[in-house]
Amino acid sequence: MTLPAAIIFDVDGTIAETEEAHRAAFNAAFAEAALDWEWDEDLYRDLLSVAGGKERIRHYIHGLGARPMLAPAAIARLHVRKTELYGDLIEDLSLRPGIARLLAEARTAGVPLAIATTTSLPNIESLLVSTLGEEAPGWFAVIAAGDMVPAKKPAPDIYRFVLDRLKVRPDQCVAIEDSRNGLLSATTAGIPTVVAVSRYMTHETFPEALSVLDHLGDTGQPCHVLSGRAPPGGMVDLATLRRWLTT
Ligand code: XBP
Ligand code: MG
Repeated sequence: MTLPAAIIFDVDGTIAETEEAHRAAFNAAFAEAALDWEWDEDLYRDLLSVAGGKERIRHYIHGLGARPMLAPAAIARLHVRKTELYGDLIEDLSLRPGIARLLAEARTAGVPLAIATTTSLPNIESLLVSTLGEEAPGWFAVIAAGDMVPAKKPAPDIYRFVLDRLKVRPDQCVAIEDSRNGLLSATTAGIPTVVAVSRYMTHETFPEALSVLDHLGDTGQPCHVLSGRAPPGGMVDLATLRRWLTT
């Protein structure tokens, strides 16, 4: 058996720094709905502890006391509009360092690729197409998203869903994540995880990770190790992942 048996990527913060586009889309949807809600960066950093857009709005109302109180159907409608607006905002986003390189290397080697994210399905397709091209969604054997499972990250459901579809052992795969919620979701499912910390997550800690890096590293752009194992040559590649799974 060739290791890793699969590489499972998170999306937001991992493939690209998407959260500013999400934040702008939430605020635009609020304004269109004549809500006087404005999520600034500090508030949004706190709100990101709740994974999933609908869940985040619900927490803003029921956890933080925002008013008016919206019924679940109104939250769902607001979130549908937020998703449409997000699709228009991501055109200029670029991939984080090392993502295109690692995807290409895995595809050449025939290592299965998958996605495990809390974001909504249309957002993944738009991001993959705008950053990697029309064919990119087809590179992934499984795309697990949003409401496909009952409980969002940090619950392990989304990673277990992927493992079940891929029919692989968790300890033979690697997950790539950017946040503590994502790390807990993957490691609770038994998957060794590399964390490439994203800009909104620099205050978090990741003791369960194989390696915590500023990014995955690329040619001419070596990564820096924040804790855990160091990839030789400043780049997380297949050989590095294989070594980390076996030694
Ligand atoms: C990050 C998230 C997402 C987005 C919002 O998830 O928490 O919920 O912020 O997306 P991940 P939606 O890093 O697991 O991709 O509004 O579509 O839910
Ligand atoms: Mg993420």
